[in-house]
Amino acid sequence: MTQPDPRTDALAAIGWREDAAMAEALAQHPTGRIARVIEQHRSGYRVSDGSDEFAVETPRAWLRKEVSPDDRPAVGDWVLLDARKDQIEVLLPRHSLLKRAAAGEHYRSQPIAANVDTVFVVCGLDLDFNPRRLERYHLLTLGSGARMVLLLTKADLCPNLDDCLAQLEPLRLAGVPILAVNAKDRGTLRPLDQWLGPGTSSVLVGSSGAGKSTVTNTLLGIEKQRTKEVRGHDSRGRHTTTHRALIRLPTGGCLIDTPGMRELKLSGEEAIDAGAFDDVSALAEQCRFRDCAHQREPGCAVRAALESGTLDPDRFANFLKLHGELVAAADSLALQQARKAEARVPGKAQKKRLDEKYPQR
Ligand SMILES: Nc1nc2c(ncn2[C@@H]2O[C@H](COP(=O)(O)OP(=O)(O)OP(=O)(O)O)[C@@H](O)[C@H]2O)c(=O)[nH]1
Ligand SMILES: [Mg+2]
Ligand SMILES: [Zn+2]
Repeated sequence: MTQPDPRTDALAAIGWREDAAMAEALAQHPTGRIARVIEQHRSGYRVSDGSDEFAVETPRAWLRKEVSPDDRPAVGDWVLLDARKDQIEVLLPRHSLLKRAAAGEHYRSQPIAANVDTVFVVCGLDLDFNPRRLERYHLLTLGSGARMVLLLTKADLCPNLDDCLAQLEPLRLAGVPILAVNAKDRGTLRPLDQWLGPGTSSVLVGSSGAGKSTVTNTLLGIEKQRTKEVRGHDSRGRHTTTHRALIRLPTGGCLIDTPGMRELKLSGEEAIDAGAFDDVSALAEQCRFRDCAHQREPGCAVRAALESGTLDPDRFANFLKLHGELVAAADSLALQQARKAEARVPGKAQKKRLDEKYPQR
């Protein structure tokens, strides 16, 4: 049994939990000062060491294009600082990382939150409600190492809650806890407490206007985060929260509030068979032909389920869409990695260019 590192004494209140990988990393850096990233701005980071909160810089080398965004600190990360506590020197090992691909043509990972146990996907029961988007969140979360809990807000404004819940039955059957709440009412948020106890870390994600900051404020008991009404005609929010921030809750846990996300692009590292569509995979296994494309093949269990109404055609269409996106993203990632590997061998990339220009006969 190894002794706990005395540097970690003050960190319990900001969610510290040590595993073997972390203990090993700490042993390698016996003098670094431990802190947690609590805010991420365009200009830099704020961290907490358990007693103080302050701004720090990252080494310039980490900002280079070749450094993967996954290797830079995200909110929730544990880092080691230099002796003067003004620069991050080491990124400590993570037990989870929620990420998506950044908007744009090229696949570039964009970490959202690190070291969280629970991802609360927040969705309004107004015009924000969209089961297909929630399936996408589910796929993304399954690869993160954290559990997903679905938080349906604005239940107080929803005239057809049962109908909405019925559309989410496959998600519930896949093991996602689903709660319908009024984000302004602490009583309806009470079931969340089971995931918000001391030592836990969670993140709120969802569209702008879904109610993430309202949930944060209600859990805190004060209006710390700014909130703003949504547009009447389409329930869209106004991107009120502008940076990710980790907040300590009275329940003892840490909660990360994030800006609303417009687009949820898959990173290419998710797995379509990781559990988000087990109902579809189970049906496909019953098809007569192993390579059934679920088009016109005889004995197709997927088509039978679609025709009998046990499989929602919109869910199946979304499965095909996400599967296609994943294949494209994974291809693009593989190509990028191959290019990087090529660039690391001096002369090889140049030789390839010459070979292309002057093909040998
Ligand atoms: N009636 C009702 N209003 C809610 C509920 N949840 C959120 N709202 C309202 O919805 C609006 C948007 O809420 P915010 O908390 O600002 O949304 P957000 O998800 O933080 O949005 P961004 O910061 O832009 O990403 C506010 O006017 C809230 O008061 C709810 O459960 N019931
Ligand atoms: Mg907000
Ligand atoms: Zn089939």
